[in-house]
Amino acid sequence: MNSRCVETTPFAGQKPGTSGLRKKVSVFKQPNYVENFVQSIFNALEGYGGQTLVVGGDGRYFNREVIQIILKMAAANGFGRVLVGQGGILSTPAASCVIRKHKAFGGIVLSASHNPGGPSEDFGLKYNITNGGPAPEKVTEAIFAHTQKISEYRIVDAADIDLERVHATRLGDMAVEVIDPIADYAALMQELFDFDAIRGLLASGSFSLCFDAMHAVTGPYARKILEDMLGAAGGSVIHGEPLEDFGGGHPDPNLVHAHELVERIGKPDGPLFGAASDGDGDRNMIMGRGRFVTPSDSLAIIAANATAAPGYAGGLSGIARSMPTSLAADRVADALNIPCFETPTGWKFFGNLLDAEMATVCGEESFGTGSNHVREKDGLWAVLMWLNILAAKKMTVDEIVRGHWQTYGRNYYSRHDYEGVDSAAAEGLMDHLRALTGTLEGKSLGGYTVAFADDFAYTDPVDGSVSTKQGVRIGFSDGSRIVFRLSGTGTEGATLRLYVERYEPDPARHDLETQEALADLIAIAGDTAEIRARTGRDAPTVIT
Ligand code: VG1
Ligand code: CO
Repeated sequence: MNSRCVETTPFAGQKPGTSGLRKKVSVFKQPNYVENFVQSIFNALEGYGGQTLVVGGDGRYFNREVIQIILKMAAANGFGRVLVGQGGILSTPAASCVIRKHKAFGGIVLSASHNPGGPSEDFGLKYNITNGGPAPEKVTEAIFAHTQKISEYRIVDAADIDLERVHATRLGDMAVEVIDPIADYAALMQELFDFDAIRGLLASGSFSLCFDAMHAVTGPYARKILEDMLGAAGGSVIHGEPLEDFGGGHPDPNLVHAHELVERIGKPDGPLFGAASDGDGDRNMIMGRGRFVTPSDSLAIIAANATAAPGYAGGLSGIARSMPTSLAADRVADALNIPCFETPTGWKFFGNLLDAEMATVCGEESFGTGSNHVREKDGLWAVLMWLNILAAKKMTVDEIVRGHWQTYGRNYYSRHDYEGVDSAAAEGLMDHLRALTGTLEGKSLGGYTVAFADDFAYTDPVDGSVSTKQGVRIGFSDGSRIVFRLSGTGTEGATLRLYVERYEPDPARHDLETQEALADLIAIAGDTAEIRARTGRDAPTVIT
């Protein structure tokens, strides 16, 4: 089989963000754009000759074509074997699971996650390391450096691999195995959770669930696990057919985008439990009748009740949360007498803590929860954990949430996103805030006293690597916080994220409407950051 070196020149801007390289499909479709990035990944790695690479994606538009390119380039670059999901499909947590289980050298995940898909929408590529997790910054920086000086890539001349059926074949010297994308992941879930108890709950007749797969990758996983293995009624999984454009929707599991689920659960005879997942299956939204569970609360509640699941019966070694995630998890960690780590945004920062067994459960306010079972956040895992907890406690979602607040107090929490803001204006706003941080401590803002203000920096406790400029935090003396950062996953302009939280210990005050409970702090944030003047926006684009 002929292996060729093809001359190429660098593209500007192939810099991985919070979670891999994300661009418009039209950008990825430029001749050599994919090839340059894939070769740069390989160029940044050492010692993969003869080793196994895992490849799969969320099934969005352009997935299949890019998989064929990766397979041919992996063969030309000397990988020994590639495991690729049937149909080119692997959810992000399933890819992590397969990398770990089959002791692969690493994996390439094709996804732009919660970003819309289709010819005029987004595509993405991400490299995961041997532990199954997203490459840490030192690897993504090395990849970026290679993209800036690349002069050639290697590829074999060969016919496309048939991805539609499970089988083994070869591409030159490299073995290719088209694998069932669900089997390994489903087996792992069965090890972690009490499937008998969940089956009992689902069969009880008084319980019902609705899982919104949002026409994204989790449809087949949810049907297999929830309906086939656990006996949820047929049709419990809605929008279960993965579509290349996610049915024109925005595969982001929140109250805005998962509106059909929200409507169903709002009906008097609607399901008792609702959940949704995103484009690549790593996010989750949890709802009960009359109750939306914020991701930050979900993390805290999972941590407090994880021992209900057999895989966590021995307890947790620690909890980790991203910096903007609410402090609800910290209160649980205190009560359990275990550490709570605060990391920058992005799952890659949890990998070392999980590998070192310093943390067992991790979460982000952006609808991400997971544990040491893989090295990615995991949407279905969170759903199964909730079902396991519901089965064990024999309580409703609302009762569990309220009980949790009774014990720990409530962290009112909300995120306001200003999408598509002019990039220079957004950078200017952040510079303005950074300049302010040194001057705010002890000052009063709208009646709240500033306890601290800084630009968050993180030193990894395992390898000592330092990440700076991770977001501006302003903490108040009553435990309230406002946080500002710019998104690292968008593909158009800048997205400003404002995160607001307020702690309320008094159970008599746990029933306020969230935006009302946070109104003072939202106003302080707007004034301090000069959001209106600097962005020209009167209101956020999305509130979660
Ligand atoms: C967002 C979230 C972050 C998450 C990331 C990837 O990043 O805020 O918490 O890890 O998306 O999620 P940013 O930089 O846009 O705020 V997903 O489901 O891509 O894998
Ligand atoms: Co995702």
